[in-house]
Amino acid sequence: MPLSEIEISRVIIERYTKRFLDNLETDVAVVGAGPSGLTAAYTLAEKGLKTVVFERALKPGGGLPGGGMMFSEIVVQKQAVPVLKDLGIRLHEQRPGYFVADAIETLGALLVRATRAGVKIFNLVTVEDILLVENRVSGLVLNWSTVPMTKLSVDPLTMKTAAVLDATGHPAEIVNGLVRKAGVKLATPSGGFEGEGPMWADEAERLILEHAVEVFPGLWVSGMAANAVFGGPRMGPIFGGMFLSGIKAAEGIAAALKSKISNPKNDTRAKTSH
Ligand code: 48F
Repeated sequence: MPLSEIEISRVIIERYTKRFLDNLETDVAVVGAGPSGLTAAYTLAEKGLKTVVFERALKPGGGLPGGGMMFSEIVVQKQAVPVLKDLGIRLHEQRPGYFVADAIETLGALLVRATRAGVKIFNLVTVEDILLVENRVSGLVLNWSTVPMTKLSVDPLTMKTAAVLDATGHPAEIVNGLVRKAGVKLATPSGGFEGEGPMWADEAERLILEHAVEVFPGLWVSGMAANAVFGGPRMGPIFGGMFLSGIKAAEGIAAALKSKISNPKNDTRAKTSH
């Protein structure tokens, strides 16, 4: 039977539309497929929570494949070594305490782990706003990434979720938007958005774990977004804190949503939603 161009189109549209419909209501929505968002996503899915990732770019990975100044290697400290080993990533202790991994291998391993755990990553989708109902973040407002680029006024669509993780990196776009639009108080010492500080790798890696928490009802932060919200420093191409803060945020979300995990119906959702 010759291949039909129309059948190729039909199966893509059918499959994608089904996946989109299946993910319009989830337990957790992660914004950003960088290292912290992907780590959080597979951790959540493996705990039995239905998890979706929205990523603005064509290719997932955020700052990970760029390594440091486009040298595509990343450094992790000892504390994060078990996470990378668990992902099957090869590490080289280049100097005592400085473990180096191939940034591309790391990204590949994260993507395989997340997608196989049942996470659906919607690339080319930008989160342009949040759904705020009765003082709780309850969903996300989505548009194709191409729409803002063309400056066409095309209205977005909305999805519903029990928890949102802002893993958008340095700009912390979701928390920033919430503060700008709704003027809410955050769980920071001042109640405001503190903004990222200058480089200090050691301190940044320590603080990022403290900062990977729920900053507003229904809204958690991880990765560089966590340090941006709380005023922590940046750290450059050392990535241990990205993975570890993703896991910490996922554990916080899982604890908050534990009623959904213990519900036997939900236990299989991450696997069947694919
Ligand atoms: O920036 P990014 O890699 O965030 P991260 O996980 O990791 C930071 C490191 O890469 C590096 C660093 C390490 O020391 O400092 O910078 O904290 O990934 C963030 C992802 O979020 C996407 C963006 O395209 C990127 O892939 N993103 C940002 N805003 C939105 C978004 C949005 N509004 N909607 C959808 N995706």
